[in-house]
Amino acid sequence: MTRTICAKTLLVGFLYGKSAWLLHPKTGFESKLLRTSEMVVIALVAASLAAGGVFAVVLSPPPSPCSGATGAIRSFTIMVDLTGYNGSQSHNGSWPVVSVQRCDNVVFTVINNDTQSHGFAVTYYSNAGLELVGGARQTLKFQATRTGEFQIYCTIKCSVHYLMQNGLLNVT
Ligand SMILES: [Cu+2]
Repeated sequence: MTRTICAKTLLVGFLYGKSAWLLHPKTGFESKLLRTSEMVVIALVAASLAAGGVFAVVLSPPPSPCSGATGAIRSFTIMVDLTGYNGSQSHNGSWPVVSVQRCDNVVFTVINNDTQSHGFAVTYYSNAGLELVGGARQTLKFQATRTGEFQIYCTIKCSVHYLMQNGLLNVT
């Protein structure tokens, strides 16, 4: 019996509390609602910031595999004339062939001994490459961050273009 009364008292108390809120919407109820919506906004902002952080991590490029590594400087001279790159006309297969270690700093010094323009490009590392007018001398520098075989080729349609399509850079 005592238990029943207690339960009834609690129920009445609960209902009274509820109706009190509903009867006075501009006091306790609304302020409670506002606080709740503020909490929701804060939670959404926090969530979007966290999501933004995740996206930033996903979208930013991975750190260079050579970051912190000081590779050796590897310099090569390429003479360009009517015999191709370093006389590639008289070589079967790839020529010139250049081999470096990954993370080496590669420096090509390209000298155009011809009167017409020639290009000098390296797949992946410098697809645009150099453009050298007759008599010009330019350097192409990059760090060999990726291993593999990369074509060295001319990008300018010249009279000996076919002699300048088969250079090779090996990065191991
Ligand atoms: Cu060419």
